[in-house]
Amino acid sequence: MVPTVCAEPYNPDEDDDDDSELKIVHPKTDQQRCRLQEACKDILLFKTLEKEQFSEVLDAMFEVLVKPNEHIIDQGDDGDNFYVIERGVYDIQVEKDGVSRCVGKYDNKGSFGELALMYNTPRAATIIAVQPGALWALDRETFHRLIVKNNAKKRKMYEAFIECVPLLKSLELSERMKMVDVLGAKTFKDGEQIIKQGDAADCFYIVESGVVKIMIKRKAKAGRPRSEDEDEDEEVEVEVSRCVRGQYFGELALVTNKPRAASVYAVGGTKCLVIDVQAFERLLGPCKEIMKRNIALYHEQLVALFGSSEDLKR
Ligand code: 1OR
Ligand code: 1OR
Repeated sequence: MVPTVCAEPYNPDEDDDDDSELKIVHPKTDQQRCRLQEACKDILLFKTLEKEQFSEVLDAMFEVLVKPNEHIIDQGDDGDNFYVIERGVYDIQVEKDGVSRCVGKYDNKGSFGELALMYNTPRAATIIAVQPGALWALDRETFHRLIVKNNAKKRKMYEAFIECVPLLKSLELSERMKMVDVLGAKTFKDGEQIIKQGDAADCFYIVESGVVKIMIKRKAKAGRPRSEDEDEDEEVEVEVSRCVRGQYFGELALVTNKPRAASVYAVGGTKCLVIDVQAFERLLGPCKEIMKRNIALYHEQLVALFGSSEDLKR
């Protein structure tokens, strides 16, 4: 089947809410439904869907088992499905000027294959299974009917906010809107942990409402006298900074390829926009210089706070 390619920009206002469109349902066992729900619970593209739309997405998804070295997507092809990873490791390869490079990997979580379906473009990368794996696929038509339609709403909802995030000023409007297309929104309760120091990192955050506090673990003995019964290796968490609406966090581990350097907690109810590491790499390149300048300031602030930046090194 040759997929049809539509060059018209999508306009939600011209699209009737046509419930008579055929809903695709792939029947699943209870066990399959459970595994699918688990695989989809952190997928950012699904985070802004209404409950009913999300349920339709789950109905339409079907399981795909893959073998090592299998190409799930080939760069340049037309888009057929969007994929959510249940398990397996997948290399991301991008060919440029005849040279193919591995630019990243998915390790037992995440999703891929949304770009060709969202923008009617050829596949932008090749995705290859490194080990036997399991994926959940969503067909192009259902993706369009539910996800692309929802994206039009997302753009309306987040455009004004994204326009006033200082970090993103150096991006073109169209690039900021592409960010909105792939971002997810997460809410956190007072005191809830958003990032844990030492964890591996796979996403980046912008505060949309509320406040977060950044806490660093350091040895209790450093910088203050220790009582005799205190454990020598006891660690205490110290607040070092806060972020409010329009500010970002979680960039450090992505820029340095290291574990999370601090823990982050919600102060009161907080809502954050979340971007995965692949979208961060793909879209936030032009903002990296600003982030790096601010990261250099962390070290100065650390010295001002504790008299040494040694504790930051993990
Ligand atoms: P797609 O439908 O174009 C290939 O099919 C998929 O690979 C693509 O959607 C994304 O979901 C995923 N650039 C483009 N696509 C990427 C990238 C990527 N990473 C994953 N995909 N870059 C790598 C970022 C780490 C930028 C490379 C220059
Ligand atoms: P991350 O990916 O390492 C924790 O996850 C995030 O906390 C980190 O990215 C930054 O976005 C944010 N040192 C380390 N991380 C900080 C700091 C910081 N401030 C904010 N983050 N400072 C040095 C403190 C000892 C800043 C001091 C004001």
